[in-house]
Amino acid sequence: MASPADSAASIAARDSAASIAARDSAASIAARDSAALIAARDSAALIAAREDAAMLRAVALAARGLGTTSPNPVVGCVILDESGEIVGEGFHAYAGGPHAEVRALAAAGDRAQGGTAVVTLEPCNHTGRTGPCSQALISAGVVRVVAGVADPNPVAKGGAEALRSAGVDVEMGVRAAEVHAGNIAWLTATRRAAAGDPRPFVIWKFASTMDGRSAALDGTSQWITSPDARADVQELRSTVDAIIVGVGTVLADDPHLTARTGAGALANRQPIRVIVDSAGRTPDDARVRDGAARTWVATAAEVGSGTDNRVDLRKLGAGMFERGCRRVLLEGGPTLAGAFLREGLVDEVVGYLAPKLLGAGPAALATAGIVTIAEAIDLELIDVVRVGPDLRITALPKGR
Ligand code: AOF
Ligand code: ZN
Repeated sequence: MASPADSAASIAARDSAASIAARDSAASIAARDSAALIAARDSAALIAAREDAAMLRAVALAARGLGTTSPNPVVGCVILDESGEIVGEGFHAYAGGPHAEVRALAAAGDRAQGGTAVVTLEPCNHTGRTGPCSQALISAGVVRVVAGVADPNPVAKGGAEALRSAGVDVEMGVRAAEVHAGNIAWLTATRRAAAGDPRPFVIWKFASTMDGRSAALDGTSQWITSPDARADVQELRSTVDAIIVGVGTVLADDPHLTARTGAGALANRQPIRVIVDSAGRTPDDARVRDGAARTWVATAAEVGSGTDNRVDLRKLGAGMFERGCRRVLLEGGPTLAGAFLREGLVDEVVGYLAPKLLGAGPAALATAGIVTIAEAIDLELIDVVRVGPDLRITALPKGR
């Protein structure tokens, strides 16, 4: 007969076997759950990574439209199927043409059903020159939309809300910094216009020696920078809606102000040539008056002026905006650049620096109304590239 002590021991042994079994089965359930959780987490991470990569791809697609979409934005779109595979791509190529989403949906066909649209700009919600992209996405059966930035255009915005109301999952702000940088001119100009200050994004471009001079003492200024740098400027011209110069530059250099291809032929699409000419001194036979591109000789009489009888540059900006310009290039000369900077009308600076010294001669920039170092216009460098033997420096005014 078992002693009470034995029986207590055997009960303890039995209980501990049961508790081990219970513990093992809890552990196995936990292990199974955690495997499922890990799998779910991994697949969510995979989808997030694919959406992120798709947004960078959409930014690259959008850039293909730079220079041909104004007054519309550059927009890129990638459609992913349920597993995150790319099934369609599109970008906006020209104003009046199909929006990026519509082109990407057309490429995806039925495979958009149940998928995700990754698009740089919030889909539009209006019927303008084309129908609302929000509706096109809903009709195609897209269940999720990932967008880079909200649409600041009061006429078109509201797409995210419309999509959400239709049950579509919407995430905004993915890769917002990259998306914003790729569409900075249109976004800046459109936001300003919505706030009652319509004017294009102005890029001031200059070329100078390392000591900041854009001409020698005798006035000779050609060939400061290399052929590579000049070709680079031609490429920049082909991405803007207007080239602005002061009449002084026209009188001194008689430039043509056209965009040319590498082979030297006129580019298909030409920016508008804008001559800031307060008193109307542009000669009838100036090269900018030929038929190679549209030209606007903006006089004080037409645009309006302050007490100094000079063209009011803010009104000039409004006039360019009205003509469809969103991204423009201010090319010279030093006096006009100083006036634009003094009034805070420059949004980006691109300087081509040649490894040359002159020691005398006019500076790339005349007075911008600054007299003491504390008033210097602070810039943030965003890009520094060697172009042939020269340097191209791109910077944005700080605090804007
Ligand atoms: C575009 N392309 O891919 C997207 C845009 O003139 P509409 O009717 O073509 O409409 C232009 C507006 O639509 C534009 O200002 C922007 O707010 C919105 N979205 N626009 O040109 C596109 N997605
Ligand atoms: Zn649209």
